[in-house]
Amino acid sequence: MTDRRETLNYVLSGLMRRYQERVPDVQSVIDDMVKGGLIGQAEDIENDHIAFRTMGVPQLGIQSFEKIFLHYGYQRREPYDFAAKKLNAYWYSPPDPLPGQPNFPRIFVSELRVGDLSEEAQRIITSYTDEVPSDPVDDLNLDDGVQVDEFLHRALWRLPSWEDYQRLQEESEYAAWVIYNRYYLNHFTVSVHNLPEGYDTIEQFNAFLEGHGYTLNSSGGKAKTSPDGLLIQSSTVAEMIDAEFAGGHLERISGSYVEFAERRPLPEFADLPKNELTRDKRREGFEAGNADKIFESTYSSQTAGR
Ligand code: OOG
Ligand code: NI
Repeated sequence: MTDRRETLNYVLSGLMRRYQERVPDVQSVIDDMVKGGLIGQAEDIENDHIAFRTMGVPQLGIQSFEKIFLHYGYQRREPYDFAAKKLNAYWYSPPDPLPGQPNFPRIFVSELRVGDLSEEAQRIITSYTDEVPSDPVDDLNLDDGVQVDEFLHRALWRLPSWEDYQRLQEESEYAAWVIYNRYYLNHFTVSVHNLPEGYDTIEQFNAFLEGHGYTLNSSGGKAKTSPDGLLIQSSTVAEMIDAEFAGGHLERISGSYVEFAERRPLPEFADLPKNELTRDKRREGFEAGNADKIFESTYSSQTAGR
């Protein structure tokens, strides 16, 4: 029997491939990092985590989506509650890496509390999600990477109408994003703390990015810092994609974005040399206050600045 982590590798590379095609910023950040001598090649980047968004209706949402990655050895960790945005989330810690291979990324999965929206928004959303009669993950053979890859990139419901998209966007930017973008990778995250000195803090890396012309999410400040000061994150403003709506109607809407994370050493390891600071010696997990602002990377309030 093949190791489930081999299948995980296949699924993750399929996600990254589609993501790179849809988000030109990904390749261009990598190219700028290589040209600037921060890394030798793309594979030198440590992917801190990836993130997905889901619709919180009974047959979908986190409970459905997480089954895929739990099968591959991920473990569910702390929950997060975003009251104003009406979102729930969890993060998941990865299985051990395969021998000789880099760490797998952490995963962050959120869901919209659809039942907390207005009746009208609920009616719009369920008119789409009702096309999925039962939990679709239960019908997958999760050991078949090709099947899972295809599932993550296929339409779960009909192409949305532009009217529905706009109506949802007025009430929940997140809802509009998911109704169109579904399970496409929402972002991957460059770990900056292992980069060469001069680029290994978010403050320095943000300066590098802005020097190369990238627009950063400014909600709550460009660097988002956890109360313990140990997790610092920033992100680009989402790339606009050409989207075809029902009836062939074309619009430009928010696609995905790129995130950057600095995890500082835990206090007891603060004096260790950098090459001894393995993942377990640095700040783990996520931070609700940071995440709340990072969600806005796809919001019109931020994309207007691109
Ligand atoms: C996820 C936002 C939160 C983090 O690292 O805290 C996040 C999203 O935009 O779906 O990525
Ligand atoms: Ni993130």
